[in-house]
Amino acid sequence: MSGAFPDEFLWGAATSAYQIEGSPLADGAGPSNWHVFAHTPGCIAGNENADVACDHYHRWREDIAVMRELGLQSYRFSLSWSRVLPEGTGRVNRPGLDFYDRLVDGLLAAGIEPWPTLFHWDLPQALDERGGWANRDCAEWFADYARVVFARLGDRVDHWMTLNEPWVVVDGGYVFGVHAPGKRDLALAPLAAHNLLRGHGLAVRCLRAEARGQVGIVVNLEPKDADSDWPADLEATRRADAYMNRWYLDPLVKGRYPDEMRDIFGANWPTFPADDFKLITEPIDFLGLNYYTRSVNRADAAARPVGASPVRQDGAVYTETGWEVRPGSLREVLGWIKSRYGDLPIYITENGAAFADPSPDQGGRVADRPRLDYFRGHLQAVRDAIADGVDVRGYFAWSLLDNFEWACGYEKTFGLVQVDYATQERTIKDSGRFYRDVIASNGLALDA
Ligand code: IFM
Repeated sequence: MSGAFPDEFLWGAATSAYQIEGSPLADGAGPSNWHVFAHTPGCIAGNENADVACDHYHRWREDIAVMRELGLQSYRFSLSWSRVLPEGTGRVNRPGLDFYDRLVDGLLAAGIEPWPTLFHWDLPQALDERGGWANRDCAEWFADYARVVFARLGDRVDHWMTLNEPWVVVDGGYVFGVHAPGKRDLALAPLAAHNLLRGHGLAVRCLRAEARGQVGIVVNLEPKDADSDWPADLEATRRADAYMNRWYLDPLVKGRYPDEMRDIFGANWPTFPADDFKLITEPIDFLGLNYYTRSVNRADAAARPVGASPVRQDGAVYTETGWEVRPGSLREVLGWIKSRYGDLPIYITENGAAFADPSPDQGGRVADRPRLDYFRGHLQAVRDAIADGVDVRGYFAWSLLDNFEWACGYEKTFGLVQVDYATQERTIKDSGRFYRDVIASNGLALDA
């Protein structure tokens, strides 16, 4: 399939608060659990933290200018909950909210649609100390925070996202302990997942009652293929698929968890109140899909809790994060969403790749060909999925800027724009120039 994208297709790029803003405690903000985690020795590669990151907190005007250079029509960012509510609940920190107010106004003045996400992993530390997402009350705390944000920005924002990748919050933060809050507790994980979903539902209700605009949730999906036709591999792959791809979408759309969750969590899987699913299935306007890779799986009883291990594929290209480059799986997963969950409008809210980049050459060029190829292949896959009849309405490249890649620190770079952390100089990479041409031609540049 070649040619242009639909006329109304939306082009953007994405970031998140803790990964780019820096100054996490400025102007009255409280610490987030990511701030505390990153300052705990041994949690982040090289013991790095996001105290400065891309200094976007001070350089947001310059970053909007870069967005304009790229021709972005929309910008997906997240708000830091603990900037807005330093203790997580109660007292509002006006300067924190003012920052996002200025950012939204700056984007609108530049002709760029703001697409905020309310929660992209950085929970106020004060709430973590009260049990975090494993505490049932966290859903209500989240809704109270959402209400404060809607009241301030709701007159200018048309599209909201509640949560980013709840699967990662739980898998990284409560199952494997490699993300904040660093827990490894199979009893807490199902509770945290459930309360994230309840928080999402409450925030949707709050938006419907008190604000305007469309709202969605962002999930990260990864097609799971089996390494062989052996029953054990097929079953392990089915569990891996339930764990990563259906754990959140099934309750959101079908109002129940996949049966496999009991096999995975055993006695740790609780029975949840039936009424909770009325809240969780609160209708949304769109689904945000973050797609990076697929995985091929084989049975591995030692790989708890799922009992499946990924198998590296000979001849495949892998990114610096060890993710197989496979655009065809993006087309496939888009078709799978449509067939399993119906015709939800979909935005690709993240897609991109970490590759080692060269420094700018004498002419200021950053020649990041592998990333450019990654974007070309995946955008072609999106176009194919649209031709298949999937209602994909927009695409946000991950990421606008190189940034703090969580437990990997700064070493893994995903940006369309390189950041020199010593000088904070921004340089648009070749992939960024390519993406600019794709946007300007509404996709025709993919075929050039
Ligand atoms: O950097 C992350 C982002 O915060 C969430 N989705 C995946 C990205 C790359 O790992």
